[in-house]
Amino acid sequence: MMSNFHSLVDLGWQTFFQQQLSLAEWDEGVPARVVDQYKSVITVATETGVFNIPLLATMPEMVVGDWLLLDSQQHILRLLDRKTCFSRKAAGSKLKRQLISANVDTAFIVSSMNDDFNLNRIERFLSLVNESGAETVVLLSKSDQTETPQSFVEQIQALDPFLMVEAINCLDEESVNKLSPWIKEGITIAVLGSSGVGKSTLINTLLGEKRQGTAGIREDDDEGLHTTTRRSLISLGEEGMILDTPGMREIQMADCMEGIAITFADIEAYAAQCKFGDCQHQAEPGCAVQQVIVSGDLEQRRLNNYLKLLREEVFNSATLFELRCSDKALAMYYKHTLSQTQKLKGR
Ligand SMILES: Nc1nc2c(ncn2[C@@H]2O[C@H](COP(=O)(O)OP(=O)(O)O)[C@@H](O)[C@H]2O)c(=O)[nH]1
Ligand SMILES: [Mg+2]
Ligand SMILES: [Zn+2]
Repeated sequence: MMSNFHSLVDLGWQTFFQQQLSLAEWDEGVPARVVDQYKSVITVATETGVFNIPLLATMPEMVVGDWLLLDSQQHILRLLDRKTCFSRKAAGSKLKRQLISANVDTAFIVSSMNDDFNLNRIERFLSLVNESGAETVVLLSKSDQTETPQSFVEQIQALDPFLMVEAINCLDEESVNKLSPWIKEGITIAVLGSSGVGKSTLINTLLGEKRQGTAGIREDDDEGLHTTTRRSLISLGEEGMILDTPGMREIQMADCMEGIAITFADIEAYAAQCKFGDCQHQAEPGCAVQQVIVSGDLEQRRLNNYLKLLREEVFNSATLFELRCSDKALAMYYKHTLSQTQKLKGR
């Protein structure tokens, strides 16, 4: 997998993490980055090697990208505070929040310039990234398959004129070189987007080798024809770290209020002018949002998507809140049962 020797900076170490260590910890502890995770085993990279650590139920939840402090026996001393964190509502389950990655500096949101191009989905990813605190670059892939890449670029710029956007062909090294302003020493990048948009292809081109399984390549393992199924952090040598992710089409918002507010700052600014504080921006009198819809300065699609993401956020966060409460009740129940069992054993 990863070659054995990396400087801490190559692994993405930054002042933010350094500042969390006492002098004694810096002397004796070993900083380690979580680069892979499979079931209850994590793979970490340190300055001197890459190895696996089994996770115990008592340890805090860890995710790819996390920084840990280990002792000389490779035991985990502690998990360092995260600079940024991506999470989502776990797919399929109504009740769980799932960490996606930690300590990502820049997120590439990839979308292909074909029938799959979908502004709603891009806004959804933007909300997630804005919530995390990472910087965003929108990558429009498959530039070789459209006559009019500029029309796609313009649609992104219409969302937010300050948004960074690049049209690329993931298969072409020269085209991918356009990303060099963001790919640099000490920086961790995550590549997000639906399945099939070219995330793994992009990483392979950056690496100059076919490392990540891509659609169309049959990988030599039991899983047969497959694409990216895990999140793993890959070293680009002295050009930072990059995280491939499986496609996340059904990504659901939860605990993402701030991210939605940043992504739709234009709508929120108009909404502040509405006559009623609880305006739903439908047909209320004095609705400033409807006014800009009518004047053509705001797309109905964007308003609908904003309202949809908000509803989802409120619904999912309420469910998560209830879960946290019931988690506590469950934990108390187990504790009680355990102590009863021990009492019985003691007899
Ligand atoms: N023509 C063209 N094909 C691409 C491009 N990016 C990816 N592909 C192809 O699209 C398919 C899916 O790519 P993959 O990297 O597996 O997508 P992922 O699911 O996002 O990781 C593969 O057959 C790639 O060769 C591109 O920019 N141009
Ligand atoms: Mg992939
Ligand atoms: Zn309104």
